[in-house]
Amino acid sequence: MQKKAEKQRQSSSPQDILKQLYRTMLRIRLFEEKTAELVQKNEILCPSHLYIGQEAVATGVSASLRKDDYVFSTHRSHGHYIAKGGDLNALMAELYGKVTGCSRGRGGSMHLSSPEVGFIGSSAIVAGSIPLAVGAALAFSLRKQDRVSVAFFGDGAVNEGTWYESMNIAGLRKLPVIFVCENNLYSTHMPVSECLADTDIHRKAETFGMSGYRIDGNNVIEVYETAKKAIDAARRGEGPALIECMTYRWRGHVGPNYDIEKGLRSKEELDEWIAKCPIDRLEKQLLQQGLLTASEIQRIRSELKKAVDDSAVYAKKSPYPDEKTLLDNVFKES
Ligand SMILES: Cc1ncc(C[n+]2csc(CCOP(=O)(O)OP(=O)(O)O)c2C)c(N)n1
Ligand SMILES: [Mg+2]
Repeated sequence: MQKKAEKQRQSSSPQDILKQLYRTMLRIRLFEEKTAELVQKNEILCPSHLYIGQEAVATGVSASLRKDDYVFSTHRSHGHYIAKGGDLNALMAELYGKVTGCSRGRGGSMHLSSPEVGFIGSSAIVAGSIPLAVGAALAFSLRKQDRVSVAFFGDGAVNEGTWYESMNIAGLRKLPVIFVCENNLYSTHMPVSECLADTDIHRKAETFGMSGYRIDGNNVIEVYETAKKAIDAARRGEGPALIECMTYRWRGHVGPNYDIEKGLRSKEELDEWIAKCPIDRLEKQLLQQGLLTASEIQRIRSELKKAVDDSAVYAKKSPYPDEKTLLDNVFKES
């Protein structure tokens, strides 16, 4: 039955969207693998929270967004930035702390920004960017614009007071904001069941008068179709939605290691989720349906790998910000 539904979903998705989803997930994966390698080599020194394993969420949601829609993100934000169309060179340069970085080398991995593509910003304060997404949606609504704002956040944000306040005002004012929870089962090293009285996060939507969905966050087609439905409805003025995407981060909370050695999660659990790799899953479908051949996949991989490798060369060659500008943009001049 499930297989039949999956087939129907596939046939309803235009081929070019499927290929685009594949390319975006792979671009994120290759960028993150390169980042892991560069952190291991002490080339990148800023703390980096890797997105490997969760690529389908950022990709599936952003595929229905327009450039003038806004995305707000978290400490684990590389994937959201890339999926919204952010420049790879500027991202890598930011991780290197270079002046050519998307935040001019002052933000690092957890404070990315690329307003020209609608990626307004990420924040390291858990749940900190959620009210900003709601504020943007309020502005869209007051100006009668058909734009949508998205707040990405982890399961750990759902025990923060600001999450409830944000959900309430969004529900009350029927704002065009989509709340996307990436439930990867852990908040740093704490299982979600030790943080939340009720771990069915999607059900909390009902309290705030909005639709709530729990979906397979490793199935990019399901993410795309659910997000599209919610985004289209928000754009028509029908109010916000909460989408809980069940997923898993392969690496540890921060950095390239796997956190298995710390005894906080098991190798079996990690292996189970690696077997549910969102990219392998779509790749198999594309091959089976004859939408891509093995050699086309190889070509896409090499092309994306080159772009990622080039971004590291660009970042390394770029200068650091001038010391004299250290206090620029820190205080507002009166
Ligand atoms: C308000 C606040 N409390 C605590 C922290 C420390 N902290 C950083 S990330 C994190 C866990 C976040 O977990 P989750 O939201 O599930 O995102 P994930 O890391 O799993 O992607 C915590 C507690 C913080 N940055 N901000
Ligand atoms: Mg989490």
